[in-house]
Amino acid sequence: MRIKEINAREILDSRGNPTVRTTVTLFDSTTASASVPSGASTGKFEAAELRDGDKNRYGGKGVLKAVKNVNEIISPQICGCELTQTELDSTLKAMDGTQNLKSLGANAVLSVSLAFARAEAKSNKLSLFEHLGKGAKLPVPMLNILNGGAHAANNLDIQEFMIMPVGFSKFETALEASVTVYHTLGNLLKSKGLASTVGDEGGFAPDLKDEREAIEIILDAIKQSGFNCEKDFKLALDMAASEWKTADGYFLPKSKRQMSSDDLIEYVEKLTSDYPIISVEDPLGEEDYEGFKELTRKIGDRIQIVGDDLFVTNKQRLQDGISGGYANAILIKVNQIGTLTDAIDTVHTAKKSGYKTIISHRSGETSDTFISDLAVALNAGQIKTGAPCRSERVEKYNRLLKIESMLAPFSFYGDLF
Ligand code: 2PG
Ligand code: MG
Repeated sequence: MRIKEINAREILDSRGNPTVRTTVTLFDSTTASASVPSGASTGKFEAAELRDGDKNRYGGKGVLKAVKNVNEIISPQICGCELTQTELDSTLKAMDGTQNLKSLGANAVLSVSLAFARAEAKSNKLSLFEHLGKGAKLPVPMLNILNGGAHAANNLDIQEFMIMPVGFSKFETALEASVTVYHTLGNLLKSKGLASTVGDEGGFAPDLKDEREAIEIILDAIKQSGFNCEKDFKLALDMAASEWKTADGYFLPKSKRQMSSDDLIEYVEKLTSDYPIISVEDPLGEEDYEGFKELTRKIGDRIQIVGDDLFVTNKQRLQDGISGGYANAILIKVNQIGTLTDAIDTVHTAKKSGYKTIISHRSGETSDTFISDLAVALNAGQIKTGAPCRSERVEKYNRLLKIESMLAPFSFYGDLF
């Protein structure tokens, strides 16, 4: 496809922080845009998001430099060129010249990469998911219905308490059941005099005694909604433990608990044997390779151990994990790696090694629904995109509903676990 114009702008994300939105126009006049998300609990090895650092604008979080890099560096060099997605992405990486895209900014690069994919799909008169891959199955959603950690101002150290509707034959009914549980949970919290305000990803964010109370109240909500906690729903956690790392172990800042790597392993073992938890993300710090290895050895045969900060969607880090036995699943966030081609490549590498894959949003999002199409296109199996609340999360679920209506019946991964 020949690119005619590339235009970036600064817009706001769901936290009111600036981010990049880029529009690509092709020579056949097709035009399409994409917006870039942004994390709060970011991994040390992620591609670099370029922020202006000018404290007089958005507390230093402006992205005018990244926008300028698109409009004044990327655009003049790319416009007029006839490129495939792979060629575009490798050209963008070569133009940047650094390992982590810190020169142009991963936010600048990714916005062009995603907008181009959308423009190509449109120009070929294909839906984005049809254009991105051969997949045709709707992912099981991981709905983060109770928020903690860096995503909420409450007293829970664990970042995400998620429900997974695993016992349904359609995405639509799985989503409907999940929404019922979400609303029941809200009412339960209210009836106990607890806060039903929400965190960054739309999950409720009450102060509770501890994580066990959080899990138990979710299990109550599932039961009160008329569902079974084994057959219909399973639970998943994102501990985001890199946030707790100290020089000599872990410190959980809200409950003020000091833990060693071994303590955390024991704690996760206990939680996953006491409750119907099927998946645990980042149970240890991003460089605690031995800890990951030990936990996977102990419970990896029955629990999905997901590397997020551990792998940062980076193929090399994933390959190290595969050979070292660090985990058995990977979270995929396109902005952790900066180009669509690299993110897809990492998914293929994971699948080839029998790793489960989860396409994920960031805690700072926009209304862009690219990841919904990506999850279907790659037959990822799972998607993590928050609670069924806050438009930037709900839009992704709505897009999946639309895609399901376009596909043949029985195209939902209801039997993944
Ligand atoms: C995570 C994500 C998304 P953030 O840790 O998995 O839920 O959070 O975008 O803040 O890194
Ligand atoms: Mg995570």
